[in-house]
Amino acid sequence: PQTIYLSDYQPYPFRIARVDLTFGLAPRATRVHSRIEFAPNPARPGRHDLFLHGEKLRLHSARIDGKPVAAEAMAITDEGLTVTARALPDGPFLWEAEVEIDPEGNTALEGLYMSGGMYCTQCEAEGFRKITYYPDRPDVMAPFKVRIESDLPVLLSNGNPVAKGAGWAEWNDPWPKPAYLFALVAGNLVNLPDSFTTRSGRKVDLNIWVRPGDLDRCAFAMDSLIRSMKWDEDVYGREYDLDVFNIVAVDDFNMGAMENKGLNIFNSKLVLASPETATDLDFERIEGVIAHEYFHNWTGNRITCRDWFQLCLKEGLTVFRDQQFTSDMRSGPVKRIEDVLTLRARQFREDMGPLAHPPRPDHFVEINNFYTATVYEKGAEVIGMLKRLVGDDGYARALDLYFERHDGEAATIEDWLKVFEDATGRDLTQFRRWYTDAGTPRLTVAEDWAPGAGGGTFTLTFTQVTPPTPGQDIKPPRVIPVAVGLLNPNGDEVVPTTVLEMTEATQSFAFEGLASRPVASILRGFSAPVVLERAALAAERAFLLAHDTDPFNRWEAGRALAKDVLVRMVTEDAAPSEDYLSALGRLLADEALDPAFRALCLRLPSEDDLAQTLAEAGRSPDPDRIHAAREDLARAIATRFEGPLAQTYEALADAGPFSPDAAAAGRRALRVAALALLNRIDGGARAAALFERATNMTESAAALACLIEADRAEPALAAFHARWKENRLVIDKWFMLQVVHAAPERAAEVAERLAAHPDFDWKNPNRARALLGGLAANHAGFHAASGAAYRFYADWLLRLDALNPQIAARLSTAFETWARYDADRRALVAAELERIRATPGLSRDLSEMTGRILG
Ligand code: HT7
Ligand code: ZN
Repeated sequence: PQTIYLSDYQPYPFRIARVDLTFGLAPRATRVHSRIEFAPNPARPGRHDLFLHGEKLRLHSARIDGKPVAAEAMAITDEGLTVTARALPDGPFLWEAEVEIDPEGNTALEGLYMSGGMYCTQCEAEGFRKITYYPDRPDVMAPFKVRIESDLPVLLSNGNPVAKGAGWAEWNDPWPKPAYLFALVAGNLVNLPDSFTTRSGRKVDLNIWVRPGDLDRCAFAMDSLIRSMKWDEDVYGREYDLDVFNIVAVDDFNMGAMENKGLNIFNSKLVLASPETATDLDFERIEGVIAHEYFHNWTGNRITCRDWFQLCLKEGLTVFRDQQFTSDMRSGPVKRIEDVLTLRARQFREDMGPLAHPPRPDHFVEINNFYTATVYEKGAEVIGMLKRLVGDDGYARALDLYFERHDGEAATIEDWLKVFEDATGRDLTQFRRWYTDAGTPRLTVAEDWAPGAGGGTFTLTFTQVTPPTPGQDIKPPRVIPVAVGLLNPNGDEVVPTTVLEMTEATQSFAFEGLASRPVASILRGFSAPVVLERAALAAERAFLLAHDTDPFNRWEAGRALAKDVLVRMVTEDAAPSEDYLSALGRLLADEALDPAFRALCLRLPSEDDLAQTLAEAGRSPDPDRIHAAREDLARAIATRFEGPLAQTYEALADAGPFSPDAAAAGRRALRVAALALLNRIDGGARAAALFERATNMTESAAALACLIEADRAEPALAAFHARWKENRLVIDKWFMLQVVHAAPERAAEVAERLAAHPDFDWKNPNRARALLGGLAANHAGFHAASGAAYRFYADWLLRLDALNPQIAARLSTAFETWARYDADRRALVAAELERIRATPGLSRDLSEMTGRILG
């Protein structure tokens, strides 16, 4: 397959003044008629062939200015259609084509496809070319008019409704957009209506469209949408710009959601929620993703990307904005901790392995493989650093300038950095490396204390090193904002948070005039996405856990302690340290602390995280030992603090009506964290009782997980299935929980049994992800020495690839860490990856991924 390079970018030779599409919907033979007004693009002078992308299309007719295009003037390949320049008029011309497509046969869920009897589209990144011939690239923007002909009752597309009658509807989107933002939905749907009046007084009709029967689970999503619209006005000054905003929930969907202009399409798991069916995490995700897709209206749609290499321009910024939103809606510190946990679990893991790439890559084979944690989450971190460096006012000025300067354009990372330079006067040449260089910098710190008559001097010396990543051996130093605060030995803050700007490979910062040697709180708020290596004593970490005024670093100190303990338990058979246990006990008893924060402190580092830590220290991680150590520590905590944990668990029993708000969710989080620990010593007794009584899914699912771990879940699993068998989203949880919490030695066998269950519909991405993603998340189970899980997983990747390459390729990242493990496991994984790679007819998606993972 062909590699595409950023350096090859050239503007498209034509512009498009407008697009008219007519769809005659039929499951196996949908007719798409297109009228496209082309004109030469002055940015590409000279005469050029007309190339239109097109895949899996049956062309019925093609005309230019009303005349059929001669067969000898046109060439069609698997990738598209070319009309020779000789057959094109000198100036503007009208292209008309009629093609036929097969939505029902479209199992890849890209382009126009069917899900449970409804028609639905997914065009990002390159799906529009499966709908009709078109320059399917984000820098070609045009207004679209769409007519849909079908007997289905609800017919939706982008923009504003124009007119409708029996069997047809017309839509007009006045805002020029790239084809990846095109959407069409047709089906037997019902809606939850509402409205929002923008700050300039425009009334916008809002609708959430779902299948009949799902309407009672849309209220939270609607509320989240209204809060997002208001927040974007208040915080970024961004108003909505159409008369309607529609959201549709779809059961078969490759990712989370899609920001199509005026017609967002969502995976139903990110819309539908009720206390009985959705966990608190589901509610939080729904709120965040509804906001994310809505925020794209400005950061992605009004200002889009020039090419797919610039993906983080819209995704990093929009993730950053949705993180700010959630932080404002809920608890800022808790949100920051959750975001860093995700970043480390997904992006650091990616950055340290064979799939490492910069937030702005410079080549790819299949763009779908670059919707990654690096593009999204690191892209957001980079913006957080930019804001820290230029300050809140500088950031606000830069964003205003960005919207003013680039509205209606397809922009680049260079454009983005330039608005910051122009708005703040800062030179961002060095900062740009965060976009172009892969890898996570490792920051080591040395401390020096020099007492003096007029006060002592405390010096921090930092050294940054970024390990090589595929294709990038040399890593020049980056600018790193390091937020630091200093505490007195009595816990008072003597130097409040100060952002040190590190620009050299090694650099010292001195704090003078201090009465006594302080304790440093470094990288407050996780001010940069780096690995901080600090040889702190356990006592110092315990001190920070007790006294740090920065909540992130307070949590971080506890986590570092837990990690040190676990690593020593794995490598030296050590017992859990007293420093850690007593610090944890104090925290558990501190009722003044936010329950959500205490819940996070009780969560032990994951097995994958420990494996990564051991690998970085040059040791080959043993998944069984890691699993055993983590279990031992959890049991030790439960034994030591049985009384306080039980008291916490009882005291937090849900009283009164359910609320999904952050405070109530935090109490439930702490309650189920206590339950999970107690489960190690009560044999599942509390979980069994809770399972019977639970009135919300957070507690139901937590109880079920505990029962599975206690190996007494059979009746509960049967009851759960019987109760929820009609609810696909809840049954996804039923699949997932059984695999994630299976005893490691049985995980592959459990997955195999579940794959044979009549409810295992592997064509549904959520179901496939529940089972396979669940198996990959069971660290010791996935890496069982027999290789059974590797084999099972590879078999399913191959089956899925034939149907839905995007899903298969994403799931293949379970193997990205294979080089960490011992020679036997490495050989087993390599054999599976080679087997996949050698399979004839493999998709471009999976073949690129296996090739990169193998290295
Ligand atoms: N911009 C979207 C990314 C996307 C996608 C969504 C659904 C299905 C396939 C997709 N390919 C790319 C979603 C977002 O980041 O907001
Ligand atoms: Zn997005």
